[in-house]
Amino acid sequence: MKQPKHLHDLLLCRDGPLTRELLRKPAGFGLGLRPARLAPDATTTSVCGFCSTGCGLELHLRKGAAISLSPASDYPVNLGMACPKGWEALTPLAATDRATTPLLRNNKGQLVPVAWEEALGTFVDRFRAIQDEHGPESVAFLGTGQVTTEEMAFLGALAKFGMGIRHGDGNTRQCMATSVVAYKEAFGFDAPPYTYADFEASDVIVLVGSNLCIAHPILWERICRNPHRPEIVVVDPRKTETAMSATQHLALRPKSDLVLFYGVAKLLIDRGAIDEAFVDASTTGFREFAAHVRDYDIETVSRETELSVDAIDHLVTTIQKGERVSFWWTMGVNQSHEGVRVAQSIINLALMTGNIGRPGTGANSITGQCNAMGSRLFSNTTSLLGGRDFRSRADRRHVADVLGIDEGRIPSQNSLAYDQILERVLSGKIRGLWIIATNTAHSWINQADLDDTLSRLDFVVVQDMYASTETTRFADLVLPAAGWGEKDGTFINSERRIGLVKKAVRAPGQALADFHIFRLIAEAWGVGEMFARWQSPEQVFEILRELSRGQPCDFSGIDGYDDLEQRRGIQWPLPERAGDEAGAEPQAERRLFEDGRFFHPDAKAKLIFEEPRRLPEPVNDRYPFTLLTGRGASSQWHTQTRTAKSELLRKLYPSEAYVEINPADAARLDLAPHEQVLIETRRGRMAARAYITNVVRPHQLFVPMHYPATNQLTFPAYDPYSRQPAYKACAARVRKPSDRGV
Ligand SMILES: Nc1nc2c(c(=O)[nH]1)N[C@H]1C(S)=C(S)[C@@H](COP(=O)(O)OP(=O)(O)OC[C@H]3O[C@@H](n4cnc5c(=O)[nH]c(N)nc54)[C@H](O)[C@@H]3O)O[C@H]1N2
Ligand SMILES: Nc1nc2c(c(=O)[nH]1)N[C@H]1C(S)=C(S)[C@@H](COP(=O)(O)OP(=O)(O)OC[C@H]3O[C@@H](n4cnc5c(=O)[nH]c(N)nc54)[C@H](O)[C@@H]3O)O[C@H]1N2
Ligand code: SF4
Ligand SMILES: [Mo]
Repeated sequence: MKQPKHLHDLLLCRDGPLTRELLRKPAGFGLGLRPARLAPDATTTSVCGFCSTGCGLELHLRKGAAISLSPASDYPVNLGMACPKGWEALTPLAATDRATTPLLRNNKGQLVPVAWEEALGTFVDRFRAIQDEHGPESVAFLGTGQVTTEEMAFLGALAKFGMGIRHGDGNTRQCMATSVVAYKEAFGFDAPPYTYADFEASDVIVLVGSNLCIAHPILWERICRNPHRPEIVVVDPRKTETAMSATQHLALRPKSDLVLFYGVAKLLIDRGAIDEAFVDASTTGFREFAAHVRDYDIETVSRETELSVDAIDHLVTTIQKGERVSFWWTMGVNQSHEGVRVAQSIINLALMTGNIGRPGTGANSITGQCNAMGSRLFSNTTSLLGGRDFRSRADRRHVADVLGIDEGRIPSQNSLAYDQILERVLSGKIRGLWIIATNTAHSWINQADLDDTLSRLDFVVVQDMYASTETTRFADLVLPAAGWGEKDGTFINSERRIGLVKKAVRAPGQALADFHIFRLIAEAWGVGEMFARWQSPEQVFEILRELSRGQPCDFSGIDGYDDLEQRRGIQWPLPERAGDEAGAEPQAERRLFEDGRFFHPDAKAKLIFEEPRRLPEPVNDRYPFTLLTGRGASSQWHTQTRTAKSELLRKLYPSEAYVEINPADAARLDLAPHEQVLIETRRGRMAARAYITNVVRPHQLFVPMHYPATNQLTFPAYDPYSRQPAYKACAARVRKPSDRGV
């Protein structure tokens, strides 16, 4: 048999062992459009591939390729709106640094183009050799919340059931792990309860560590549509764009949220603002919680949080008077050394005041990446496919049955978390790493060590749209991936809405959809048979639908991609309905817990609490500033591999790294506006322009996460339950480059 040398040959070589199966399926390798669905000059709706809001975008096709887009006016999420990233979503696809062929590092240390066949052969040979010598646990993967659910499930199943990999985690750990654990413990399942209509129905909206104006601009627009003149409370150390637009801003001392919410709980109890009927019928642990918060008197809380007694009192009164109070949180809560307990302290407030399961209420974690919710349920990392438990024999058996695989192939233990995987790399136990759609060498918290860590690996595969990311510097092999807009599948947004993502542009060169890369790897690894049913994204969606059956996230009632198309996305749960119900149209907007029943065996929610922990790296005389990090502008996305490719988006944020610093500190340090400064922590330093502003309080700094040097500064601390990194507070100092260190 002739060995295929190029993708073209690979495609034509119908007898090739890798391609025989793949060629049977109509979607091909991601070359060309889905012929049956899209007419050459059609307009079609696809869910945006940046944030978890999940806006519907109309892609306008000419001659079979999208030439422009506009926000979908009839999509229930964005109602005709989009933020700058959404408008510019097609631009990064055309960037010149796209990975267009596989690249293999040669013995001179250069990445050189190779054919897919060689890339796949090397992938298998190298990872196999490592596993043969050091055991199956010596290879791990790091995945993402930014590919389709079908792709995540494929990766998780292929790696764990097919390749014997035991440890795989993803960038969702950096982002949502805290909410996952908080919900699982409190509700019995990882289940954000809300629907976006709740933003418009509340009379009180409490946003904790959440800068919607920048990070979820269309959700902020939904708040602006609220006709009830809601009280908008922002709890954030910084006076963010969102805080400026709020009716109350509580600029608390960083990481004092737990004390604040325990204090609020105590005052609500003291003032009799408890929904006793709900607490009795639907919760456990209230009495213990009430005893726990007894010591959090308002003066102590005021001292610890640096908030005035009046401000705290006003918040309590607002919650007490509110008829429909919704609580929302994002990274200001999750990225903390005690994030799980903070999230649960918010959940406790919603539960004890009966603000859950009704319109305009809820304890609502807003997700981050376009498909963070998909990865939480189906990436096979922290939970077994469908939100199940690797440690449960019954769960393993069920999944094995649905997939038609041997139960013994499913690990009976959970994966190590991201930081633990890297620790094992450092100690030489993990020697091969496969990184998919995440830019670890920029976004991980501990860059000071990471260089050394990643350099120790025997073999690193990076699967990305671009060959130029910080992480590809460490790659031995780069697999070129198609991006959003170049492939089919589904995303699940923050309100649990499953929506369609569509291929409307041809991926450049030999780049392939991650889905097809996984299919090729399955074949090359010799486990193609195990994935015989995983032929196309839509077929995998059918498998996932089956896997969801009977779980809280049951969406067995969704009748395939066409159903998602027609109904403009569908929220889970939607179980298959029988009899009279089968034909009835499900409600378009659905929230969880309307019947007051939760997912624990006793159907009750748990109030969980604990003593606050010490800040991992408090300030001192040498490092007197608290350094905060987060999103900088609505036009910047994470490590900027995509957004920096758009000239328009680049115009919307400062071109150089900057640090927000309070005028009082700037005066003390004799800094002029935009002066170049050095920010230093015990781990590293970063050059930035001084942006002198009251957004941050004295002795605080804020640096956007979008610059590669930011995570040279951050301190590697983790929440002990979620192992989510605490990106948002460490000790730092500032100086002029000309000054000697303090
Ligand atoms: N434009 C844009 N939008 C995005 C993203 C992006 O990169 N760019 N990323 C997406 C992703 S993946 C995510 S996870 C979300 C993140 O969305 P957000 O969480 O809203 O964004 P951040 O800026 O990371 O953090 C929010 C706020 O937390 C505050 N904070 C810091 N410490 C504390 C604290 O101790 N207590 C409280 N209460 N607040 C604190 C910070 O001051 C900051 O204003 O955004 C999503 N949307
Ligand atoms: N200091 C600090 N650090 C932080 C944070 C913070 O607030 N402060 N926030 C954290 C959070 S919440 C998050 S979510 C992380 C995000 O961190 P990352 O996940 O590292 O950030 P991205 O830039 O989104 O990286 C996604 C990568 O996938 C590639 N890609 C995009 N689409 C595809 C695709 O379809 N297929 C493939 N194969 N590749 C694709 C992109 O080119 C890019 O290289 O950062 C974390 N880091
Ligand atoms: S708000 Fe999020 S989902 Fe909507 S257009 Fe902007 S980036 Fe895309
Ligand atoms: Mo995130």
